[in-house]
Amino acid sequence: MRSTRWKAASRAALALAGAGALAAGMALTATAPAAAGTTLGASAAEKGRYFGTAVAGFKLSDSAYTTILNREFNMVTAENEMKMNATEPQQNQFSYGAADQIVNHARSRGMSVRGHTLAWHSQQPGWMESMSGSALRQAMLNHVTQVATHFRGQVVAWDVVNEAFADGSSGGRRDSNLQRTGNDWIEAAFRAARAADPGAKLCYNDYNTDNWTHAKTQGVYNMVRDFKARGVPIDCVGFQSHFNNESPYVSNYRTTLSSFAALGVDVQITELDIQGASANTYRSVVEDCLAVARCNGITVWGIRDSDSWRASQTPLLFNNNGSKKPAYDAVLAALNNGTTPTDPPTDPPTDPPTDPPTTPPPGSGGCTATVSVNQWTGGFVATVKVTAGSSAISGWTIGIGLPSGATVTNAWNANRSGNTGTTNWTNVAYNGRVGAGQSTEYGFQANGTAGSLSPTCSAS
Ligand code: 9MR
Repeated sequence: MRSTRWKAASRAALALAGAGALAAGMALTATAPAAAGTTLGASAAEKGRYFGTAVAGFKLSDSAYTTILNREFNMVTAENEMKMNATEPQQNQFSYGAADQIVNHARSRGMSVRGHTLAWHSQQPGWMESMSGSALRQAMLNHVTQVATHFRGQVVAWDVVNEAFADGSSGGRRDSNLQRTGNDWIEAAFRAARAADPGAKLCYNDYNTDNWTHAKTQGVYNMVRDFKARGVPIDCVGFQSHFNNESPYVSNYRTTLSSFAALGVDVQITELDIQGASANTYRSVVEDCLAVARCNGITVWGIRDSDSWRASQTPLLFNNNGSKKPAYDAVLAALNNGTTPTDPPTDPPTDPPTDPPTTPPPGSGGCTATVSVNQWTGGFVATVKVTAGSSAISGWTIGIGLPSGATVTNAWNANRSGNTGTTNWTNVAYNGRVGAGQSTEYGFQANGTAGSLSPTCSAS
């Protein structure tokens, strides 16, 4: 289902793109030559992609701004309004007005929305900045769950975690209060986001990850590879692509995009701007994206140069008067010249590789289960850890009695029978085999209050 959402978004944009939209829409699925689009969004849609921009909510009253926004783009990212400090200014008091305004503006005009961002070391509300340890971990997961739930069905993709890797040569994680809660904070955030909005693509997003040879790029690549191998729910990687003299565009960018795509994730260019707005460099970036079937969209970080966080670098496609710059023409031409991908994006198999067949006879050794709960008012996420005893097991069944009023709404990495009272859970194809003393995890989301849960485990 998830792979079709991008096409649906492209088609929706095409449907609003005016004359010729129907004919152009057919080019998404056929090899017929596409008509040249006259706007960034329509041209990208003809190639099965989107073309987006960051939007600042307070500018929606500027008609020069909205004229370009509404004409050119079919994807919108809130520049600041969905960040943690904007959406949860006081703990457990959520504030969605500014973000909702952007979402409504976009969706009522047939544009899609990228969510940015659920968990980040920066732009945290004050109450969160001073937190640490398990209290911070729980607060972060609650934030992810609440915000992703609020926007469920309205955003096609989330930057679940933003900028978690360090600059420089280490290739490791950036130090932050979130990182200090444990290295698994990123995967915990992804799992909570999947539970809250199973229909959204879940992305990791970062900057200075464009150059394939950089340690930071390799660090993120290794994390994504590991997530895919272990079944952590990640669908996409966002490359911010803020190019400037210190961090220039390099020709191995296409290698970066295609290498990540080969891991089985979509790739997206999420915050593009280029110091000086070289038409050639913008053209190269578009061509690189079009060359990678799973590069499904480009977002520029603002509309006019004056809208840019780096306005003095004049890095965008429109000048301060709203006129198209040479870079705009280069981007539009590259979109129109590009070929329709012959290998349309498909969801990769999500099952990680199964263990080698070294499992001993069934039933030898048993298992145990423990459960950890992330409770908020009215609901919770339970993560169940299944641990094999002194021998490997080839399958498991977990029983969990839920208190009255608790109802399971969603689950991952296990088969379920029952959603109230006594619930039984069995392994899925890829996580039944657990080595002696080793563990696997599954989870579920429920309405109500968990209380104390006492899982039983039987092995097969
Ligand atoms: O463009 C955003 C600017 O208005 C904010 O002041 C700034 C605060 O951190 O964030 C800018 O957007 C950033 C984005 O959220 C993440 N990647 C880097 C972007 C530019 O700083």
